[in-house]
Amino acid sequence: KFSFLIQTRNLALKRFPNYSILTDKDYRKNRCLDDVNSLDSYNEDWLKSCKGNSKLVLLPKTTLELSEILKYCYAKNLAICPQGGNTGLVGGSVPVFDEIIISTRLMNQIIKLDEESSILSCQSGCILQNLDDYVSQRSLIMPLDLGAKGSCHIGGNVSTNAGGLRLLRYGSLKGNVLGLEVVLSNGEILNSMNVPLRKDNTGFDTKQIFIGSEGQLGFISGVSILCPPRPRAANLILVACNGKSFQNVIQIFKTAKLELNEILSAFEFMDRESMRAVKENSNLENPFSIEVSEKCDFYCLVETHSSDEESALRKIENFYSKLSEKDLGLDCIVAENKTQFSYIWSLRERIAESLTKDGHNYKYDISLPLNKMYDLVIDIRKRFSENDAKNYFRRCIGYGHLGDSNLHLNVTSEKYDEKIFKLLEPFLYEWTMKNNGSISAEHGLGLKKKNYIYYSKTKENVEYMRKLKKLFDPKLLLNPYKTLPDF
Ligand code: FAD
Ligand code: S2G
Ligand code: ZN
Repeated sequence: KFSFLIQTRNLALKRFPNYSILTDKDYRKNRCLDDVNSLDSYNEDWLKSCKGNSKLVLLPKTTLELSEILKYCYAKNLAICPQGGNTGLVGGSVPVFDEIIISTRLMNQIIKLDEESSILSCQSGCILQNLDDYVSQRSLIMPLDLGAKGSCHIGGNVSTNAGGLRLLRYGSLKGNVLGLEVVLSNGEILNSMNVPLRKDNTGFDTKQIFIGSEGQLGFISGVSILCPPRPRAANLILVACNGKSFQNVIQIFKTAKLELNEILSAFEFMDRESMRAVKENSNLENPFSIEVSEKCDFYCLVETHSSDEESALRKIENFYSKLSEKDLGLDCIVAENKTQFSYIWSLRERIAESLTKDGHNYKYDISLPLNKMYDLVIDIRKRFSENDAKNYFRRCIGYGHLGDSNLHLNVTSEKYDEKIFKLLEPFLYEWTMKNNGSISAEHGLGLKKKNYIYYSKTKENVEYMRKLKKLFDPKLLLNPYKTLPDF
């Protein structure tokens, strides 16, 4: 296996004499991992639900190194698994068998920030949080934010077309990504990053095909992304919703859109069970009084980004008085400082992590029409009690990005339980299809959801996806066994 590395290195030396070539020992230590313990964290996904058996992790630092590696793998028919921060939730980021893992961990350099156009160009292994810190010094903000920001890589975000907490305000990566550098399975480099412009309508927009392609069509080595101006005033309101019906939550969202309008930057909801999960598993106290929390079935997090604190606070006051007029809110907390701001966000952002402490997570990331969003949670709970399942599941919770009509339904049990799985699938997917939803709103399909694609995509669409896969990856070496259904 090392001959390959030495060959790559020698090849690199010959082809690119100014390479900073490590000695074999260094090379081995820094750029390829093959001892079992360091491989474990690369072979297992964040949820500890999928584990591959790769014997080799490669850590290229540059596009050229990555291209050499892919060229070699192509010539030798070696399958590879592209890996960013390994925070994916559908089993796409770890090998199924012993595919070679190629990690972007060392491809973490910022290339340029054009302050005129606010376009950031960077390598694909930059961690999202680091990029946000970097652009914030220039009064800019990354157009996406997710609970995994401390570990996920921008290349992984683009490969999964990650949505997250700010999509409502800043839109999807399909609009914010202005250029990509992609290394194809044969090592060819496809670059649309050279002159990142807001507008460039010359021919087909090839970069779009890679956004959300989950490592199936090419290996993203560089990203150019538009960074909006950082708001001078960010405010966060936690609303304890009145009443039992989810319709009230939707009414609160409609009121927020009306009253906060252009300053609304995020609208998330979490149910009572989600609040209980973060309390029990992560010790995050419900900030409302007992008598409010006892009556409250739903909470909304409403964030605003604006240029002027005073007018924002006026709008927020107006928003809350409208809620009281309509009797929609039991109580509300407006974060008064950074600590409260991040505490309230942590109630929402740490649900996923809290749920892992229950044991096994059955995770569903569903798009649904707003007025159907929570009916699925109610129906699943009903299905459990009709099948007398209440004593073998721990939690059935609903939360998510209400602003994007994206529900995260999670069921947990101490251990994986076939009975629970059979109550959930395919019922949940059929329910979603019947109600015109998507079975994967933002997390992608990976290994876990690939065979459910027909609940949301027609046969013809999937056939053309296969044609694209054959065009870009004719030997089917990129991230095999995932995203597209088995034949
Ligand atoms: P990885 O997990 O390493 O990989 C993800 C997929 O992309 C894999 O198929 C992998 O093969 C491929 N890939 C990775 N890098 C490249 C590359 N450079 N080129 C080609 N293919 C590549 N997701 C959301 O959309 N919204 C959320 O709000 C959200 N919240 C989360 C909260 C928590 C606590 C956690 C753990 C996850 C959350 N996620 C969310 C899921 C996950 O963080 C995202 O999918 C993220 O974009 C994955 O980035 P990553 O760098 O970790 O990619
Ligand atoms: C989020 C994380 C995954 C989940 O927190 O928005 O995308 O379903 C989710 O817990
Ligand atoms: Zn999410």
